Amino acid sequence: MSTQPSEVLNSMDSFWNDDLAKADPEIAAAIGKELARQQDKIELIASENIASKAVLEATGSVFTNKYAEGYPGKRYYGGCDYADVVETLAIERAKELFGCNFANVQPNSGSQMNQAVFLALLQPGDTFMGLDLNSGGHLTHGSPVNMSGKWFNPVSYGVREGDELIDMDAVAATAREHKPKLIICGGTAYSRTWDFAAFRAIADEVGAILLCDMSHISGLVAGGAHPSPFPHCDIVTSTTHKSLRGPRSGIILWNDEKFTKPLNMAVFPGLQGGPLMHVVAAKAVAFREALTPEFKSYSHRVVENARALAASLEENGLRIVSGGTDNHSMLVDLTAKDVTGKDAEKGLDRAWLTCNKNGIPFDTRSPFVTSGIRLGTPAGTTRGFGPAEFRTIGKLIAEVVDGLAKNGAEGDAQVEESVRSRVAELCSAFPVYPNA
Ligand code: DSN
Repeated sequence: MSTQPSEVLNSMDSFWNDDLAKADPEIAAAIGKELARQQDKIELIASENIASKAVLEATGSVFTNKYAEGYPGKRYYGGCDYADVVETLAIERAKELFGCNFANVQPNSGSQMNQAVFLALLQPGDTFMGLDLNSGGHLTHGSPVNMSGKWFNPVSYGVREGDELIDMDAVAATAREHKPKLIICGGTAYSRTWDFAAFRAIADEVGAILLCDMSHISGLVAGGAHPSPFPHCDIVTSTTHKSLRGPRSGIILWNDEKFTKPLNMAVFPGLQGGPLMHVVAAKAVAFREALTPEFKSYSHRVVENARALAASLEENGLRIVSGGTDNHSMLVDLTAKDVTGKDAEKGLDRAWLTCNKNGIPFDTRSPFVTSGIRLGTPAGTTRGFGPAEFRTIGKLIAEVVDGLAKNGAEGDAQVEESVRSRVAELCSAFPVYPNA
């Protein structure tokens, strides 16, 4: 037998041979239908995107088979040579992309990356501050049903009733009153620019560590379309699959070496075992993509498109929370139309426009019903839509909502059919995977 290494496969294309279709036709069929759904409908969920085929290929790679507990150069398993290559590349690229000194690329998800920060820096019962869920904050920033709210002591800040912007004076007053150990900025449904310097000043005044969860805007930060949380924030977390357009996962970034040991120890062995090395490889691919001039241009187009969509919705009679957007997303207030977010989500889905119902600030309806919808432009921008397409989409959304306002939850079937056909035209002109 030869003792030479096997010939290296240069591409996974030669590796697959319809194996899934033969081995498991049911799952293969569902995946095929999901691809068709993504192609045929317009994705407006602000936290979703369309990862490149290179990212998908890395995610589906043979690194699925590999255990690599530990960190590059210090593993608990043999055979980690190439795992070290991909993780080191992912770390170096993340640092270059966001201009910081340290990165942990192992968190499996957004909630785990934030849990790791809590585990590293807080004790159970410690007080921290985050944006209220009702003002666009995230579950892991202190919701009573999440570990952050059950095991720690959250105090929240919110948006002002008048202009629906974060009230920095109130943030400062709350911080002075409660002396949190940690302050979190960043959210899931806040469409305005974050003033990281103002958060830094407040954190310094009360002696708090400042964490930014930039999950929603990290692609914009990478491309220079939103100010960076560095150097103001001590620690920055981000999912990698939203505006950053990578695989589903999380990362933690920081500058001061004093956080290195606690954060790395919190991710492994504190919370996780073997990292998902196939996903780490895919993160490295996404970071390389995000370092290109094309991605920079993409991130600016995402914002330009969001402004076009918001303007079109307003021109067509829908109110945008806070009067507009500075980023990739917006909340649409349906109160004046007496349409619930739940009915709008369903009606728009019937018309092949995918979004999610979302509470608006000071919403009187439950989170299962809501008075609003959240819309975002990262996925549509990836498939090539520009301001003209997003203006059309705003008009189509308003038509469906007006049908719901007129007829109740069942909407206007004729309008929805007409919108579906215009969505189909847009989608066939802008394929999600042009060469698929
Ligand atoms: N579920 C994500 C979002 O949609 O914003 C946050 O975790």
